[in-house]
Formats: sequence, C-alpha cells, structure tokens
Amino acid sequence: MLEQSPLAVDETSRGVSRRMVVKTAAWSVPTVAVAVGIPQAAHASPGDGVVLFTSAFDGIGSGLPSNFSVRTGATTSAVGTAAAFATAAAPWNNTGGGFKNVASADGLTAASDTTAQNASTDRAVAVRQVTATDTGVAFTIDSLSTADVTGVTVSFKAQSLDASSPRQTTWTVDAFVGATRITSGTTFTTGNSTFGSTSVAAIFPATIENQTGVTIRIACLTATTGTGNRATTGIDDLTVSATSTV
Ligand SMILES: [Ca+2]
Repeated sequence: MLEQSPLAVDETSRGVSRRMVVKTAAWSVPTVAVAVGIPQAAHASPGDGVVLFTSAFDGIGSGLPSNFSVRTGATTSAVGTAAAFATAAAPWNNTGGGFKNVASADGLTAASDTTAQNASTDRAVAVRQVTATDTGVAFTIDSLSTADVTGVTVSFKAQSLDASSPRQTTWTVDAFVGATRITSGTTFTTGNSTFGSTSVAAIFPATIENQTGVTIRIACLTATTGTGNRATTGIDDLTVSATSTV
C-alpha cells in the first residue's frame, strides 16, 4: 500500500497533476507504475462522512475543548470577544451571570438538586444571562476548515435548565468567514419557565464550503422577552459534520 501515499496527496490538486501522480508513483514503486496510473479512489471517498468538530463537554471541569470558545459582544456583524469560562461545577438556578460548567439535562429532571447535578459526570457548557448580557452571548467553534466538504451541519442538544426563569431567550445558529456572516436559518428558544433538552440540527448553505478560518456560532443576538430572571442555557453533544467531496 506504499504507493497510495503520493496518490492520496496529489488528489488534492486533481486535474493538474495526473502526470505527477504517475511519475511520483513510478519513482516510488516502479513495478506497479502502470497499475497506479489508472484512476482509483484515495482513502477519502466522495460521500464519506467527515467530522470537523465534536465534543460532549464532559471534561470542561479542566477547561473548554480546543477550537471552542465562549463570547460576549456578539452581533450580526461581529463574532464577539472571547469571555471567561468558570470551570467549577455550578447549579442551574444560580443567578450569577457568566459562562459555566453545569450538569447536562440528560438523565436528570427539573427537580434534580445541586447534589444530584454535581454528581453528574455528563456536563454541558452553559451561560446564565443577566442584564449586562441580555444580548451578545455566544458559543463558538473556531478555526474550522471546510475544504473539500459539502453539507456542513452543526448538531447539538439545546438545553433550558432553570425552570424558575421566566424570561425567554432566542438563539441563532450562524457562521462567519472573515467578516462575512452566513446564516443557517435555524433558531431555538430557552427559558420561559421550561426545563428540557432539544436536539437541534442546522444545515449551512454552500457559501460556507471550501473556506478556512470558519467560525460557527450559537448566539443570542436579540433582547430577551418577558420579565424576571433570565435563562440558564446549556449546549451539549455538539458536532459539526459534513460530506467529503473528494
Ligand atoms: Ca455532556
């Protein structure tokens, strides 16, 4: 299988380098040069599923995963500025604002107390909004490459975790390539005195494909509605997937 390596590399510049593929392969393994010259699949085949990012957030007691950040100041024209994340386990109904390490809703109920929440090894990254963060909070996946993929999809569990929070927050799933915002069209809400976990899948248009430095974002970009305290919103089991085109 040694002859596969140069062929696989040259697949990235296909159309320009057929001669190079043959020449490289012939140089490496002269006895099979003719066979290698016949087009054949590289190890990434069209239609293969590709995972660009995935995290269950169960290790956030030690910090956030690589290529993931939490932000404030998010708007429709600005990705936002990286914000602090508190690694200590926090209960859902703590009204102090900030990004926190909380128990996932999975396996628990709205009535699960702080002891039960702290005992859960299934963690979620969360934010408790307060007056100063009524808008502009965001969870972001950073520095993604979407080269040679199509159908970029972000899927996750959106969790509304404090049933005693009457205000409602609307969340938007979007992306940035440089200064250009790309919307998925997907929104969801938390708060409104609800508790629960909802599976969300947002599919991005083709404008997100074949780019580098892509940021995918789950953000609150509009004011909360209602009165009283604000939601604790958790994100769990977050994956960005796509389909290979090469
Ligand atoms: Ca988790």
